[in-house]
Amino acid sequence: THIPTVLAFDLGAGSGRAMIGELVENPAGGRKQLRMTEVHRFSNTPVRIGEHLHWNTLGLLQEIKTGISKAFQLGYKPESCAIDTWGVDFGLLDANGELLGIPYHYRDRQTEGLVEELSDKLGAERLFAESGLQFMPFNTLYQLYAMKKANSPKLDAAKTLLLTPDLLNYFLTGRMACEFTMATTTQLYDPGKKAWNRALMQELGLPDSIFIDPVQPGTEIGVLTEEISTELGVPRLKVMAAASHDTESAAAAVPFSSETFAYLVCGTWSLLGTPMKQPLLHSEVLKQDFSNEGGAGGTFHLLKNIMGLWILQESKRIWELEGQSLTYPQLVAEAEASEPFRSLIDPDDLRFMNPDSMPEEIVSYCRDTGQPEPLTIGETVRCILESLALRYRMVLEQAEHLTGAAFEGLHMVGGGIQNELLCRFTAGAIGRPVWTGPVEASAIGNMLVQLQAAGYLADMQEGVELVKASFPISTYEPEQQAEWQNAYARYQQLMEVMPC
Ligand code: ADP
Ligand code: LRH
Repeated sequence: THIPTVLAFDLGAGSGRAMIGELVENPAGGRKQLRMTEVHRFSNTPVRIGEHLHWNTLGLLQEIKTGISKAFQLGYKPESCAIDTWGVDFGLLDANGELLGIPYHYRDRQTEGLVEELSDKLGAERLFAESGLQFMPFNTLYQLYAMKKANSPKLDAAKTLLLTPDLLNYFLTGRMACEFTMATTTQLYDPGKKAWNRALMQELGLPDSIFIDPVQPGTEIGVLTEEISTELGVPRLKVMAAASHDTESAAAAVPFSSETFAYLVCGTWSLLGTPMKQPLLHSEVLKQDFSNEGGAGGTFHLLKNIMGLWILQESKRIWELEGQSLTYPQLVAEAEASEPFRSLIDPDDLRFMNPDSMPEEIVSYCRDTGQPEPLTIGETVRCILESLALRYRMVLEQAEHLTGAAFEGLHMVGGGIQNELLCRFTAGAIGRPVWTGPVEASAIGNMLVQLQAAGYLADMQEGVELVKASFPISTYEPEQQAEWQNAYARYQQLMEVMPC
């Protein structure tokens, strides 16, 4: 029998994977299941050149090609493939369609100070009303403005801007397209007008002709170029647009069961959000610094970027450089054995965006706020995880305030849910259940869009039912409520002393 099969590439800031998804009969009868098989996994390591931090874009393309080869070598016959990646970053193409320079990494420091500069110049209210986006220093708007201020010749030579998934799709197919969910991460797309904000671009002296009109997730971009299909010895595979922003792919795979729900996409970043029919653009949303990002199936998502497990990832890297190589389960065990609630940080303090040494930055934050300094790896990890959980509570309550919704609990998806201590802490901090799963939500959401486009799913809701029938969900009930309440009061005080 015919097994509908698709190939998903999910590229996160830390690693990328190629996953095969097959729509198979449920041996127990009933609804079909999605069977997922990892065919390739690779690390995604930024490259520093001089003052700048870049993505290894060509290396990533190479890994995607390897993923395609491996899928076919293993005997799979995917009908299509699609790519999702982190938001905001882009490549510029010249008039011959060639890549200009090496795409910058969103943690490059070129945009420091530009949020304030552009808010002063244009007015924060206007910027928010026209973009609906949280003012994150790495948004495409600030990156392009930094290039403009640096008189970058690349900007003058650019004919087309392609956001990362669109750029990789172009390399695979030779076709240029702009996918909608990625467009909404730029701060240059007006969700109210459903169009690029060309007036703003012109006002800032940014070339508005380099932006292509967006297409919706599920659009066919093209097929593998003849060169690539010959190089890899594979058929000319169809390349689709997923909900190409990884956060939105993940959001599409949240196994919700009540109409109103909140989710946390927990990876390098933590994105806490809730789906909506329309963007929410009133001034409270600006004040609370939330984003409206476009999602799959015509949705918008009210969400906030929280610094996330990046803080742990970076600390781990530094400890490794210092000769202390611990795995994540070992780090978590050290944290569990350490004193609770010893010191807290505000994960969203911008000092944690890209410090030279994350553990030292945590120590200096604790010193600046009159708290005991974490002295061991365990104490540092505990501080990070408890602080993240408390931050999640604050942001969850802000989301309730903005939407008027009451959330029964929180759905967590993504690689971070393998950190069971963080899930337990989160349930404790929010005082409500946490439901976790699936881990590979972005890859799954990517597959659902492909399966729907091919006609195997009626709509995205049917995709959610497929997720529920295919992947287990774990529940964490809140514990130690008195301790968490106390800790939250301390966290709130900290936010008053050091507002973010
Ligand atoms: P992204 O796609 O944003 O790069 P992932 O969804 O892959 O991120 O999640 C990566 C994070 O998951 C890591 O930063 C790490 O904190 C966490 N993680 C990965 N594996 C484990 C594990 N075995 N135990 C605990 N945490 C883990
Ligand atoms: C998470 C993410 C997030 C963006 C950030 C740049 O991977 O896509 O939604 O804001 O990367």
